[in-house]
Amino acid sequence: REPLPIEQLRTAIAGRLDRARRRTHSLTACDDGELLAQHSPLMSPLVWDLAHVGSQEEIWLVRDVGHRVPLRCDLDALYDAFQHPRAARPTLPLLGPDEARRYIAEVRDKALDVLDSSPLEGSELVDQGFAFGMIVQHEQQHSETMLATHQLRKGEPVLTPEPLPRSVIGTREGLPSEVLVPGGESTMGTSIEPWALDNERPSHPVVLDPFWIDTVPVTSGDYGRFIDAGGYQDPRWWSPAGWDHRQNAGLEAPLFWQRDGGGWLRRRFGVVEAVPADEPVQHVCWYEADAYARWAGRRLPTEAEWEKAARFDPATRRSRRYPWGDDDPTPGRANLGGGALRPSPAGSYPEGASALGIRQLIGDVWEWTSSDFQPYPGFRAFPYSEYSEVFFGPGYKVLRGGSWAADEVACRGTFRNWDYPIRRQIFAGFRTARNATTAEAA
Ligand code: AVJ
Ligand code: FE
Repeated sequence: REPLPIEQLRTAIAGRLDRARRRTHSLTACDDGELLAQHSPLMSPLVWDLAHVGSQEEIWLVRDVGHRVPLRCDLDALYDAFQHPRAARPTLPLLGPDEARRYIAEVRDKALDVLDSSPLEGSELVDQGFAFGMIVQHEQQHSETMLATHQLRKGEPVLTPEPLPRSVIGTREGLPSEVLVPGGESTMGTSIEPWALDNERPSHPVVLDPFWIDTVPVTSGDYGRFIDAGGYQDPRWWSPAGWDHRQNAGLEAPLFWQRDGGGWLRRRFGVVEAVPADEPVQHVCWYEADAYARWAGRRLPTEAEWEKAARFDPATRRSRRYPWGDDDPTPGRANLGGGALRPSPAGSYPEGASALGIRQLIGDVWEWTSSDFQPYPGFRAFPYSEYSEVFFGPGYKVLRGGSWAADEVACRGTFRNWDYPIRRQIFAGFRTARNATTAEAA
């Protein structure tokens, strides 16, 4: 893809900064009490996220790119995620909601000034404008985190869903349950995507055996059958660590589900409703996803399999940017951006299907993979090792594809998310896979 002329690039970046900021404000447009409260020990108070996005923007755009005089060095430590675990953040001397809004507006003013005067040069490692792209993605990722906080919040609803266009809604009736992905070489990661983060780089070949993968994510109805079949009571389906966790944490069903006679209810952003059977299941941890897959006689896909399923075009043998091709997401291709407050029914988004016909790989729910979060061969930390490098290792599992709460700038065929295998507050579900037999692959 051709680089944009610099003025167009500046306008595009400014637009994306502005969109991220409007979302930040919309998710913090509630009473001061709601912003200051800690709704769960897993999460920061919303007022922490609010100022944290500004603090990171000051550090990376105002100081590092712009070499401007610092505004508030005294905030660096307060809003450094590594210095204070989420549970400890409410007791810090944080900026109040109005102070935080004023601070991030001042930072934004300076950052836009830097944008106007910066040559937006690239470097050996990244394309022009990368620092701005990183900050846009960072703010959008915190909006998704704030949505997870909102979902954990008790009390009356404060967020109003925007219904998805009817034209994108589909059903899995009539779709094959699984799709064969051919074996052979494909490309994983990227060296050319301008705003790809360090952990997505560099692009490298992988060689995979043929495998089958679910056409759509596992639904709440599917998952309910696992529960009804006694899946939570049978250690055969669980990994040893998963079974320990299932017992110690008393897991019985996805987070936010409660029994209602023979069925299930769930609380969604303050509204209690019946669990929709055709919706991709959300709020399951990796151990639950892994157990479900084993019960179903299947397994989770590896990260490399997921990426091949999402990007590989058998007609050209090339890996594309997104399942549908190289063009950016549109409202007709994927459920992104956070407005819907829910995933679309399994089988939706025919226009977003991959070359092989696999649906909903981008948007709707993050998808747990079987893989640990590890660097690609040739990885180089950028711009700091705390972005990804310190998380590499067996402790974190990779999630792919982005949820309905992810913004399109922070989601693509190569994008990697990671979390602990016990985490359930994120908007994560999964799909399953299995090895293809020699006869099937022929
Ligand atoms: C990539 C979603 C795991 O939220 O911890 C936010 C993103 N990094 N601020 C996280 C991030 C720094 C990160 N995840
Ligand atoms: Fe952050």
